[in-house]
Order: sequence, then C-alpha cells, then structure tokens
Amino acid sequence: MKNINSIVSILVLPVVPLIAASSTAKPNIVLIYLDDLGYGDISCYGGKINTPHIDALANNGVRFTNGYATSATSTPSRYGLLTGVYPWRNKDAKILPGTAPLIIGTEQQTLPKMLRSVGYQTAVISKWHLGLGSGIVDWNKKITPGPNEVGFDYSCVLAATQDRVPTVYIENGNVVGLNPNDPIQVDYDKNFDGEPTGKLNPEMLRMKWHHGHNSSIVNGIPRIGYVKGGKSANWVDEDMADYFLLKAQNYVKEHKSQPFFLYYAMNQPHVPRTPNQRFVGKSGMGPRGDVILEADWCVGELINTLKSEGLLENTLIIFSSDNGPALNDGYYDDAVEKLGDHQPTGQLRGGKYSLFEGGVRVPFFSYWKGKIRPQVSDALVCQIDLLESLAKLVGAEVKPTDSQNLLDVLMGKRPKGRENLVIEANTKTAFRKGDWLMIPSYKGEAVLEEVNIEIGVSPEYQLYNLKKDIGQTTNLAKKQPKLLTKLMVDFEAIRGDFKNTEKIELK
Ligand code: NG6
Ligand code: CA
Repeated sequence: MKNINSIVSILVLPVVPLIAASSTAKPNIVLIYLDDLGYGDISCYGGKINTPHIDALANNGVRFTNGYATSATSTPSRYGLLTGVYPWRNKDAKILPGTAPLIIGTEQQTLPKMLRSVGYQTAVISKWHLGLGSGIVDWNKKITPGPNEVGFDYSCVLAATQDRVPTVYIENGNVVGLNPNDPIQVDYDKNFDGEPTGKLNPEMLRMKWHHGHNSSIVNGIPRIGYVKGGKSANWVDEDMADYFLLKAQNYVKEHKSQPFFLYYAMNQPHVPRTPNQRFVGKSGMGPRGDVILEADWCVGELINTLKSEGLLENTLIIFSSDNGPALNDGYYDDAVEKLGDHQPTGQLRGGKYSLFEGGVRVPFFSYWKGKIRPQVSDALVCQIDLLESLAKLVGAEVKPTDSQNLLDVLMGKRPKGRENLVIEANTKTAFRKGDWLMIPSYKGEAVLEEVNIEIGVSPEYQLYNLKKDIGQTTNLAKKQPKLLTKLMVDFEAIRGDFKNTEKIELK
C-alpha cells in the first residue's frame, strides 16, 4: 500500500502546480461599486457605522488611503471606470437623466470587452447610469444599445438612479415584468396628462422631497422625471437590495465553469434610501446609515456564495465607490439630523459634487484570498487604472488610454502608484501631483446651497499639501507661487484647454 501511495503521489504531485497556475492566471473578478459611499462611511476607514463584512475584505487586502474615483458624481466616474478614459474628455459624461442615450461608443474599448477578449464571461448588476439607446427610447421594446453592446454578456440594471424614472429593472435590454396592456412612457420635460406629481400631490407621499425630486410619484416616493404606465414593472424600493443580490448570487453559481467578471454596482447609500425592513432603525442614523448596513450585509452574502461555491481563493475582489457622500441629497430623511459624530468623508473637505477631496477620494481596496498580503497602502490609485491593471493580470491587449498599469500596486507588491491624477466635478477639473492638490481659479458659487456642500470653487487658485493638511484648510497658493506654476504647466499638458462653467448643474 505504502508503495502504491508513493507512486500515486509521484504521479500526481507535478500536476498540481500546473493546475494551480492555469486557474490563477484568469481569476474571477468581482468589482463591488457603491453609490455615494464616502471615504469615512465604513468602519475600516474610521466610520461609526459598523460594516464587518466589508471590513473583513478591506483589512485582509490592500486598503488604499489615496484611492480615487475620476469624478465627484456617478456618470462620469462610471464612464472612467469602464473605459479607462478621463470623463472630461467626453462632453456627455455628466449626471444623466433616465432617458439619456448611451454615452459609451459601441466601438469603444471597455473593461468588460477587454476581459471578454481573453475568455471572460461578463455581467453588470444594479446601477447603470451611462445612458440607454441611441435617441428616443421605446421602453416597451428591447432597449439597445446598452450594457450588452459595450461588453456585458449579461445585464440586470436600473437605467439611471433610484430617484429617477423609469423605476423598473431592465434585464438584457428588456423591462422586467411589463404588462403589454399597460405600456410605459417616460419623459423628463413634461408630465403626462392627469398624472400626479410630488409637487402637486403631497398627500400621496410617504417621503418628502427637499429639493428637486418633485415629479412623478412611484411607491409614494417622488422622483426625478415623469412616467406613465408600466405599473406592473415598478420595483419595490425596499426589495431592491435583495433582488440584485440574488441576481449576483445566481450569476456566480451559474457561471463558475469559466472565469467571470461581475460588476456589482450597488445603489446604496444613494437617495432615496429605502432599507429593507430588516435594517430599519439598526444604525441609529436613519435610512442613510441603515442602507449602508444593508449594503454591508449584501457584501457578506455574496462572499458567502463565493465561499460555498469554492471560488473565493480564485476571485479578485475590488471595492470602491463612485463618488463621495451627500447627506441631504434631495429628500427629508434625517441623514443630517441623526448623523451624530459619524463623519461620512472622514476628515476630508467637501463631499459629493466637490473638487475637494470629499468628492473623489473614496474607499478603495483589493482583496484576493491567499494571494494578497494584508496592508494599508498610501499609493495614489484611481478607478481608471483598472483597465490597464486587470489587462496585465489576465494577459489581454489594450489600446492606450488614461489608464495606467498598477497591477503590482493592487496586488500589494509595489508601494508607489500614479504620479498624478486629474479629478473632475461638474466639468471643472483639478490636479493632484504627489502630495499636492491644485485647483485652478473658477467662477461660480463656492457652496452648493441645497446640499450644503463646498464644491471647491473659488476665484483664487488653491494649493494644498494633502499629506500635512488632509482637510484642505490652508491654501498655500500665494506662499508657493513657483510650485503652483509648475503644477499648472503639468496640469495643462494633460488637460489642455479646460472649460470654466458658471454654475453647477443639478438636473
Ligand atoms: C442630482 C439629484 C441628486 C442625485 C444626483 C445624481 C436633484 C436636485 N438632485 O441632480 O439627488 O440624484 O443628481 O447622483 O435632482 S449620482 O450619484 O448618480 O451622480
Ligand atoms: Ca453616486
């Protein structure tokens, strides 16, 4: 027996490393991307909201302290994430209405297409917000082009945001649960005759609007944009997290035979914050805190699925958020009143919509069980870098974009990231180089009044040393004119001629 065993092991042993090598070359990739989650919103980044499932990944992976979205709002950030191109290069990459056409060209290079070129199966689940169709969309027919035409084999998404119509799930281009006898129509300019609105029918509301959000009412929640019909297809807001989680879990279970890329674009804690009953009141911070708990639970459940399917060791997980936090983003939901001493941006200045750090510096970490050594990294990394970095990982070819190969940084093997980065907020741009952040002179309001966020706009040039002054309290532009000039030159070499818009657009 002994002899047979040793013969077997001699025969088997050399085969094992070969199998391991080929299965790790193309790991599954899960990109978990939250909506408006701030740098300080989760406990692993110092937040007062307890997020054990997210923390377990962050604390066992490379947790970046200088991880950036490209922009301070959703559409541009997502554009950068999926194309590797700075969003300010595309004039259409700004907060889109639910009826906007697709802003990624169907010929354009994308992250999912790159992965598909080397055999990956690809899926996007939850928030899209990059436009659908190529003009006027008939929501009762197959909606195309959309995610499936820019690289995703499978898509199950909301068109724009939870606060925008249409309030329906769209799976592979088709509205889910639509009754042909009750066709759906959507318009962002004018209401349909006889349809109630948040503005005119406050008695129908179970959530009050603070600014904007006073058009059509769905499930007692006033939204942005007008809709008529399609009632059977309306989502139940409180079930959305469970709905998308189940889709993500099923996707994993059904696609484990070949490497997959799952872009799980969760919509928490964007408005309207509608936690499932299981999470209501659990954070003590009102719905905003509760939906962060809900998101954390979803992450834990997805990890459990990866574990039970035996996939965790062969899955690279990247976690981030599309932009910084806003407390009052248009509804009265106690986000400000119940905040206590939780700091959604950590110590960062500004927030969503802002060129200050609170707008663009976000939670960002990579986790790969058994492959990545736990560490905190202060390397400068940006979501646009995923295109080049993941291409390097899987051995795919990519055409040059603004993306940089930071694979070793994501894997925790190199401490140094990018040299510089252009950040964007509502078409205005600023420049980070090393520890310095330079914001050019801009006309316009310094504070986005309704949301009560400083957006970083000032007629004065601004220069901050982020290493010494993370809260951007001391403008050193006048003290360091030479450095300012040098940064301006470097910035313009990348940015070229930049626009100076007068007022932030919210619509
Ligand atoms: C703004 C909305 C805000 C939010 C944001 C998009 C108003 C007044 N405000 O226009 O509530 O929906 O757009 O957020 O309508 S993002 O995270 O998708 O960029
Ligand atoms: Ca967002």
